[in-house]
Amino acid sequence: PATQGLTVFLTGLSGAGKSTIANVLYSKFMEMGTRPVTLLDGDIVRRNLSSELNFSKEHRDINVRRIGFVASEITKNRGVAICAPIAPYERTRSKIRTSIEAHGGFFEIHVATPISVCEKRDRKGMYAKAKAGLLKGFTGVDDPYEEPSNPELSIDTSNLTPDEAVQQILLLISEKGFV
Ligand code: GGZ
Repeated sequence: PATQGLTVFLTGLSGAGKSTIANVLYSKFMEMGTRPVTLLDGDIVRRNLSSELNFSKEHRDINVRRIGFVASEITKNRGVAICAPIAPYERTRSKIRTSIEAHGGFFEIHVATPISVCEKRDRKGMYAKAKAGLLKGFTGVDDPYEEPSNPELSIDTSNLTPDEAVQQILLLISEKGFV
């Protein structure tokens, strides 16, 4: 494992804290300087790699599979891929797991912050819009989120700092011999 690449795949609701954790984790791996690190955040991928896609089930699956493909290439080349999409469908996540585990480590991290907390944060006002019916098909409001059945780790950020969340992830990765 020490020489293999790995993917850290953060999945969870909008506002759960995926991007914050992903960014802190990215800095930590950069500081270590042992392998090239790539951050595939939901927003950035949507803007650059999936700009033609909407939020239907079909398009979410295409989006998440693209992220999985890029992550598998990075993993194959012994890098670190940090992904942070909602990725609401279990079957899609599971296929990505299979394709990445063929080349290196796969760490599925469920950022399991309760929706009540995500709604309260509502940094972009999207939950309010969704609840008012102004934004249709919003994950957790009127669109599904299938909870991971076997994640490597589940993190509720309600009572954790981003640094504490990242420490838990790094501990797990080091226990498995990847850092
Ligand atoms: C969920 C949506 C939606 C709908 C726009 N449902 O908090 P954000 O803004 O920055 O994170 C959300 C992001 C989700 O994109 P992903 O590519 O991660 O989703 S998926 O994995 O399902 O493909 C949110 C914004 O896009 N957003 N409309 N209807 N989130």
